[in-house]
Amino acid sequence: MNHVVWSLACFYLLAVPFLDSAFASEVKSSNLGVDIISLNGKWQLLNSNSSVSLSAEVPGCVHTALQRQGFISDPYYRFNDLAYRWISLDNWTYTTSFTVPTHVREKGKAVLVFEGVDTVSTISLNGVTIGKTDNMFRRYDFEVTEFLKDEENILQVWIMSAVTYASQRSHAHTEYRVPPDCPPPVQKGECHVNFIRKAQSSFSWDWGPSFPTLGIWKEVRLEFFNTLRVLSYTTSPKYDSEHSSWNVEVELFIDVFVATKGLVHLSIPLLQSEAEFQLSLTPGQSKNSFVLQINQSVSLWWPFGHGEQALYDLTIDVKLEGGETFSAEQMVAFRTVELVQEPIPSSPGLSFYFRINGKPVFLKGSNWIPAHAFQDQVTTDMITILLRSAQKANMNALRVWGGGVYEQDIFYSLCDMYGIMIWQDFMFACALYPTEKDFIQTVREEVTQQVRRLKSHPSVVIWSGNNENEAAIATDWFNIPVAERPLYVKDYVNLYVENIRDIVLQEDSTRPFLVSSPTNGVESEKEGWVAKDPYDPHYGDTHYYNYYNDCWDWTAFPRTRFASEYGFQSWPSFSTLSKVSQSTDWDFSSNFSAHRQHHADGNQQMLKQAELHYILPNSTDPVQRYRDTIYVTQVMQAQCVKIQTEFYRHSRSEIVEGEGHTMGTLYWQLNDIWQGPSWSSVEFGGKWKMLHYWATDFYAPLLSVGVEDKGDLLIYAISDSHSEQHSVKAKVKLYSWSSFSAVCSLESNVTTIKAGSTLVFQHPISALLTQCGNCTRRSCIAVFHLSSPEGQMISPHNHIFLSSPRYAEGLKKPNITFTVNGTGDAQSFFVTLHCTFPAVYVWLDVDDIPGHFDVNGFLMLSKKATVIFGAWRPTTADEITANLHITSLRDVY
Ligand code: BMA
Repeated sequence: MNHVVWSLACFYLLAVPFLDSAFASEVKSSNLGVDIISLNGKWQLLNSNSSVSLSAEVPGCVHTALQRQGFISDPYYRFNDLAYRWISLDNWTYTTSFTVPTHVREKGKAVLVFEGVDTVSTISLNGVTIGKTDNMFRRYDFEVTEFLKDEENILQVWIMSAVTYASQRSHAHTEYRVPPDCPPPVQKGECHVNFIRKAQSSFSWDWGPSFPTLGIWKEVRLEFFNTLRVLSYTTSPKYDSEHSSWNVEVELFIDVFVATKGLVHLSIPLLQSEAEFQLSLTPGQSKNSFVLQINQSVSLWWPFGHGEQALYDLTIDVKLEGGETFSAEQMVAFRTVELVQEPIPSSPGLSFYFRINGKPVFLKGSNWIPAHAFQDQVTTDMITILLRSAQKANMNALRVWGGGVYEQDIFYSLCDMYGIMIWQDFMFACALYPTEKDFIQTVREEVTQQVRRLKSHPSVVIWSGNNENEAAIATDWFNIPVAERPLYVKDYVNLYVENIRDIVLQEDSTRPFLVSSPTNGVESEKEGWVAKDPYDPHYGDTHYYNYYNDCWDWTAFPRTRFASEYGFQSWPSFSTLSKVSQSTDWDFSSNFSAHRQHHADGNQQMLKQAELHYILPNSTDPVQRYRDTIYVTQVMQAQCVKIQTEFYRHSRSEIVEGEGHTMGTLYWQLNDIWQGPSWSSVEFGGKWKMLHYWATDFYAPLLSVGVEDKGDLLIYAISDSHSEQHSVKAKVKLYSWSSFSAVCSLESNVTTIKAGSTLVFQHPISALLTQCGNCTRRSCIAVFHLSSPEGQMISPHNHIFLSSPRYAEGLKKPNITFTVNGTGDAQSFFVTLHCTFPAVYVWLDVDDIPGHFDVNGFLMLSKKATVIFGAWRPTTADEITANLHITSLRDVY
């Protein structure tokens, strides 16, 4: 055993090293005289009848341990989610042992800290029960001073099956039912997840498997101290409009063993701001607040696309009268956020938009779900790839959806750096919830901890109580008899308003709180927190899904104030699927294809929607047909989400029959939890679907959008920028499917546009076609972009079909060939394409070579085009050549 005593400047900022041996007890002596022994590393793991025994990493979970030790294969492979159900139905015990050097054990107080246990556990030390857990979203601190021994200590964490626990809790709730009981059978999931404070999607979702994990999913450590320890700290910049100046409120949460006094010194060197405060502490846990005045002008933090993300270092130094010191550094950013809900002229209802630093900002983004069913396997790299991908697609916002987890710290730190605004749900989704005392109590602790953990991040711009639970009551998802409804509304108000909202308002005055999504916001509040119609487009945000309607028909979309969810499914690429399937699965009607689909009728919905506009693949080679079908679902998804998003972006400045002023689009969903069909634009593993490529265009800061309205072609110029005005003209060309040269060209007058959308071009399509001579709706396509008055292109190319491509006349197989050439950089390559006829939705897929193209899924209206592939690891032109598949719409039939 190796006892190393380290002296660290600030233990809170350093990663705790991994231990190899269960018996190693390394002590870190940080400042304030707190000694820390990390209990991360290898533990022993045992199932309930001791038939399975193995070693397991902490942090980790049972599934990960079983897989790493070879007891099971990849849980995502084929039907393994069903085959491995036994794991979650069993109870498991984690055991470790450690020693504590005498001089450390002799300290006045010892606390065992679990940063996260998944979920229901009983913890014992040397045979004595020292605590229980029931909430994976909480940190638990147990005092263990009395229970430690000089010799070897045995720590055991008995974890109960989450499925059994949820079922028991639900059966114990006898007065009335708390629906839903079980997920729909197509999800192949477990029941009563609403009775356990655990990722709600872990019992299955309509895009994900049922893996009700068990484990110790975050760090474990012992803390020893004589005087006190710092539990956590927060920093909240606040703007004082009366004095037109900023200050930063710093909170220190301290656990005091022995009364003491000291000094707290705060400083932001870059702003030459500092101050010193007296600290007087009595035993117990306390919150200590200090306000640092900033006497200089600051650079503001802006969402991506609106300015810099200025971040400052704030230093916290604590010096106690006994000489012990503590210091920490925390990032601070200055920005204000308001959620504006006020009357709009000539429209019933209220606005709903975010004002950041006094400017209205249109939120462009998507919804975030857990990046893995086994959260211990989520790496910083995975999060970075996803967030970078979001930013590369010109997103400035993500909603951390309420059926998953509060994300890890690095997620929010990266969002701070990238300028991605976070709409943060609390973790409740698509269900009603119990309100027994212990449930409310554990939720209160969860909410308090999470708000304190996350509130220092400028990226978090709003808290939201739950996902779709107001709508679930209002539109009666669970067939609740009218007479019983008040009971459920009362529980709803109790949980989200009287508890969660109450805590958030106490803990954080720097960002708005919304009770649900979708909601009518202040109108819902007026109606007793459950509005008659939470989907009312005149108020708040909406979620809208319609798979059966033709998605090209924009008149069906609600012209909402804020679209926080909408979307369409697609299948991930063949290379992603082939990792979890075998050749007998590669057919759209295979058992595997049905098994992987967790949304009722999902596979049929995709094909039906696709078939409205595209001819479905008919290759006689089954694998080719499978690949082509995947492609067509991605085409359909990209086109549908494009049309809907563009509709919302141009609705920004419009009020049509009282609806409009749309100020946000968060499509469902950014990422995936496994390799299966879903609404995501990025596959599990990070590969971009066609939708993600298209998002870079439909989320461009300056954009032209084409719409057909009553026979006219309308082109809108859309700008996000409130600082710049642009003089633009729309340049429109018609191309025929049978030739590479434009049939005719038109351009609009020069118009000056500012933030919002402006109609810059209007022309009857029939006149356009006549004018162009050789064109019909079926033989031509309109392409357009914005240019400066001098003719310089200033927005991405866009296009509008004048009839469905399935009826396109003259569209021939394009015979695309390619060559790959290096750029001199092993991570960047030119791919040059040649075609013999114009091609639609040209799609390049390099299977497993990680990276993405600069454009993809594009129209090829010239004989030659060059795109760039940016690899995420070194590769070669040969490797790309060997793996590149090129498909266009005309190639699949
Ligand atoms: C919304 C979400 C999720 C779901 C998605 C697709 O309702 O909140 O619950 O995955 O739709 O059905």
